[in-house]
Amino acid sequence: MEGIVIKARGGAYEVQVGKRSYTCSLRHHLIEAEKRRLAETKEMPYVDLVAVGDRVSISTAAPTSGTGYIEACLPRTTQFGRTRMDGWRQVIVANLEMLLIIFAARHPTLKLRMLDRFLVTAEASDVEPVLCINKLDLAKFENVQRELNLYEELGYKVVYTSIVTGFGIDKLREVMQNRISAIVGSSGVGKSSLLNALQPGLQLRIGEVDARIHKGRHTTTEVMLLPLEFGGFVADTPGIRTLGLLEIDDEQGLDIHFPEMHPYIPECKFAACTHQHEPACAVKRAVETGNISTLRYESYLRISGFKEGRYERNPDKRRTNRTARRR
Ligand SMILES: Nc1nc2c(ncn2[C@@H]2O[C@H](COP(=O)(O)OP(=O)(O)O)[C@@H](O)[C@H]2O)c(=O)[nH]1
Ligand SMILES: [Mg+2]
Ligand SMILES: [Zn+2]
Repeated sequence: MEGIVIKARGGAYEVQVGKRSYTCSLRHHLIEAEKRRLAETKEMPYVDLVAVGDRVSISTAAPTSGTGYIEACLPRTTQFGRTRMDGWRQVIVANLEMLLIIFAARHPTLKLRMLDRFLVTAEASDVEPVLCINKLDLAKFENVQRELNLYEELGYKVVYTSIVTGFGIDKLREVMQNRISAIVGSSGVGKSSLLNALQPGLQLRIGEVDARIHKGRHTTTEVMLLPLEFGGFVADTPGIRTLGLLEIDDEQGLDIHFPEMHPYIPECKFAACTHQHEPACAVKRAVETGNISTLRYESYLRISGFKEGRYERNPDKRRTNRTARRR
């Protein structure tokens, strides 16, 4: 049988197969095979061999037993996670397809700088970001749309919603249907209300945990996938905001995660241009001529600063990575 891991804890995996779920453990041969692979490739190990979101094939002693073994783990399409300080790779959610970034049109105010950070995080993990602007009833549609115009022009999907009027809820359901998504957004933007509108009773620990227990800590609490009645899963990731931008690869560069910079990057004089202080920088020129938004460029600078001045590159590696890159 083939299923999807919706929960992982201390070597026990809950695997959803259709409407049923099975508590499974890993077959030892999987662990041995991974050890051999690591010895051959010299890659850094994974914290967990199987993660929430992984598609696995399982066997059960008896179909009615509710327990079984994970026999194989299918290749991942995406890995949303981070590299730990010790170099081990930690996958928070495997096969994540969408990062739903929620903001309120008002109360709290739209924070577009924070949006840029979430977008970079999604781009870096190859996960599609979708923006959801909630509380549309508190603002004028035209005004909100004008603010988001830049992002729509960049090709990002924007969904406008209101819990009060019910506007956009169907659209949001449509966007989430049959996909694995994760939700991010500050406290008070309406995450809980939206989920409850999508499917009554649907509750995430996100936000609540962020606000109180997790303040300033870097622990990632247990991730779970919640099955959606209309198809798909939403990841309940209480610690997701602490992930920040840890998963961005320095060698690949930050610029690659700003789609509007793509056409200009090859035009820069220096292959390893950081678009900050270098002469003959095509990106800076594009900012001056208005082809790249100043606000977005400022976000780029802020995010590179956020990476604690360690933002340097190896030009050789960069060239090879460039060609291997998707999109
Ligand atoms: N006017 C308005 N208020 C909303 C909307 N969605 C949520 N709220 C209110 O905003 C507050 C925060 O919502 P909540 O779902 O708890 O936000 P969370 O912290 O992101 O989970 C609550 O008082 C909600 O009733 C909306 O679309 N319009
Ligand atoms: Mg909430
Ligand atoms: Zn440049």
